[in-house]
Amino acid sequence: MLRLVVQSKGRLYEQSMNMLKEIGIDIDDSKRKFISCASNFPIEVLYMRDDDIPQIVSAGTASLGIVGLNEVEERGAEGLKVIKKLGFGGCRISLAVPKSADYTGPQYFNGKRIATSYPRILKNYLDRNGIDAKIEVITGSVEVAPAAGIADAIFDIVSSGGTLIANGLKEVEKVFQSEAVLIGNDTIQGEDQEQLDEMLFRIDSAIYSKDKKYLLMNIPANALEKAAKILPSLRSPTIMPLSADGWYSMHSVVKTSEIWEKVRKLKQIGAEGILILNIDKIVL
Ligand code: PRT
Ligand code: ZN
Repeated sequence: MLRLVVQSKGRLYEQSMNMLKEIGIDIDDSKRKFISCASNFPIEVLYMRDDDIPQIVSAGTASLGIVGLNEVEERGAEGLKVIKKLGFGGCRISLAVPKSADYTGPQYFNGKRIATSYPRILKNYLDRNGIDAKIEVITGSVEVAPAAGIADAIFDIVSSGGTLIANGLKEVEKVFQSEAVLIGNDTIQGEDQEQLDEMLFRIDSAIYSKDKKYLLMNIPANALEKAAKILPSLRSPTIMPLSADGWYSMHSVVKTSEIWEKVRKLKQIGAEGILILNIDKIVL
């Protein structure tokens, strides 16, 4: 049976469990101990600190894991594959300096002390850029290191940037882009591989559907051609005649970010009765 390790608490826990729910895997972790079992899919879920997840999967204690790409890159365990980017938990690891610093470029870091919880990713960056800096490894609250006099700069996770601003720092180099990923080891085969393929098929649908809406409207016959250009769909928009002469009903799937721009254009060419509907899943 497949065994998936997820973060036991923290930023990725909830979204990892939500993703399982989204793909129709029910896990009752209300009485959670160390392992929960899905009621409707052959998979067990194990809960660990995110720092340990790459190692647990690499050692074969679990065959799959959900963890930030940053942890995979930093821990770099053997035999690990990144199977799929999951589209949540997005962040970056950046270099930041006090906001008053006169930053001119990466060579600024020569001879400086940089505090981080990601020494391996930082060292790679410094080596690639021929920078000779001292890495101070700190496991928590890296952002206070410059004010505490422990370091001249930090290399830490940034999402909104609010933490940097609150600590009088500015982001100067975005070094590593991360998001939650599904990782696996090379022991998966046979029935487990079939179950994994089924999961991946469902994940693809869930990711694809997430930022899409269903748009339907009434269109006069003379505007159909223009409307079809505004609304490229999975194949082509669905068009059906209405009982009112010269009018058609047109349906299409549209990216959420493009909805309002398309609605404006469609109204301009005469569309009426426009409905925007949520989509549960699109099966690709
Ligand atoms: O207990 P455990 O070891 O499992 O958890 P943890 O405390 O090590 O990790 P956790 O739960 O904080 O984060 C888990 C993963 O979420 C990380 O490895 C990243 O892949 C991802 N992630 C996404 C983030 C953030 N966004 C994030 N903003 N991880 C941490 N942060 C922190 C960051 O360290 C900094 O303190 O949030 C702060 C910056 O946020 P902004 O929005 O102010 O820029
Ligand atoms: Zn951690």
